[in-house]
Amino acid sequence: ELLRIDHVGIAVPDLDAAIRFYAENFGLRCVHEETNDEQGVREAMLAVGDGTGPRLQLLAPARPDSAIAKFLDRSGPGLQQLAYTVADVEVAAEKLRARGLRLLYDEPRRGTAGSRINFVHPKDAGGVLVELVEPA
Ligand code: V0V
Repeated sequence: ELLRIDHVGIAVPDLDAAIRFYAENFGLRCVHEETNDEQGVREAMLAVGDGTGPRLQLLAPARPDSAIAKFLDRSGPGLQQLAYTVADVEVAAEKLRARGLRLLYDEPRRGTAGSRINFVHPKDAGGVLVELVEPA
């Protein structure tokens, strides 16, 4: 059901500073940037190497009551989520629900670049916030 790793998400306090940090130190290229109002994030997608593999997603808070703001307050900057590509997010979510895992949303929400997303609660996934991504 999980096709591949889609991206790894890192919470950062300042998106522009983080984009510069990854470009200067690791040579990663920013290939997409957007603000997701529903999620309360400013985010950037960075390509690694030839760009064919999983991306690095930088996530900065757009409002103080957002999931990323809360994560930064509690844990500081660092790895926040692991996202897998799926063909159909509703089918993937339903299979996990049937196995007793808590999905955060009843219905998929909008993710990066028009994708449809849902999440498994980290307490039901070994301490990892798992995201399911159905690309647009
Ligand atoms: C919280 N916990 C985590 C965690 N966030 N553990 C691992 N990774 C994380 N990212 C732990 C926390 O330390 C607590 O553990 C426990 O979970 C708290 O659970 P809670 O009270 O139910 O929840 P909150 O209020 O801490 O919120 C956590 C969740 C929230 C995961 C429910 O962050 C959320 O709704 N996330 C989904 C949306 C999101 O992350 N949006 C930003 C990315 P103890 O202390 O009890 O042991 S947007 C995005 O990815 C997009 C647009 C995209 O990819 O396209």
